[in-house]
Amino acid sequence: MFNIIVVILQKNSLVTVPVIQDGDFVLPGSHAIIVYLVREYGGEDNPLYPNEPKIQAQVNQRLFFDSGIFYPAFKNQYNPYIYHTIEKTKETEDKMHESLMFLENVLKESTWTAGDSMTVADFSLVASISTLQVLGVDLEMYDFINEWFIRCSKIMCEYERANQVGIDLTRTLLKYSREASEDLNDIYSL
Ligand SMILES: N[C@@H](CCC(=O)N[C@@H](CS)C(=O)NCC(=O)O)C(=O)O
Repeated sequence: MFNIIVVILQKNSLVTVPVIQDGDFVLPGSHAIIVYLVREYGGEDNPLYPNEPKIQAQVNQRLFFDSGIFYPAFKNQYNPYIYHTIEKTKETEDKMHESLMFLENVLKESTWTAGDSMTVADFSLVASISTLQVLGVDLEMYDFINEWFIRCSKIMCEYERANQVGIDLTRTLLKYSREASEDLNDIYSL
């Protein structure tokens, strides 16, 4: 545990999680990490991150979408809510739904987010989408996202352990942080 904290704070200039250490090599950033793991340990031409330039470019596009568009939209909307119990705004909510609509349109055209087979882009995006569910975002209107989400949770190896356990923990943490902030509000309003 101590070692993990040392890696996060001392060797990782971004000071964010996730971060991995593979020998002397330290790498933060979930998107870079999954690509590295497949390239380093996944064999010659792993379908999770295919060599074919056009398919690989599509996988990259979805990863950059997750990292550069979806995650900032999610963070703007939810970090104030999670950490400071500041209520969500319509403007930031609309931005998030704009990016969900992009994903919905992608999934109208293909079974997986970057074509007809599962890739690292699906692993990345399913982590983002499942977190939204915990936060109570209404995903009802996104038929294709919902179907894909169920497919991911059934087909992805170790989905339960790798994602669901953390999701359930987040749900519990959120519940307690909301209750604690309500208690504080009560105390301050006395
Ligand atoms: N795009 C990065 C985002 C990493 C990120 O923002 N991680 C958050 C936790 S979910 C964090 O470490 N925050 C600490 C901070 O920003 O100080 C990734 O996917 O790895």
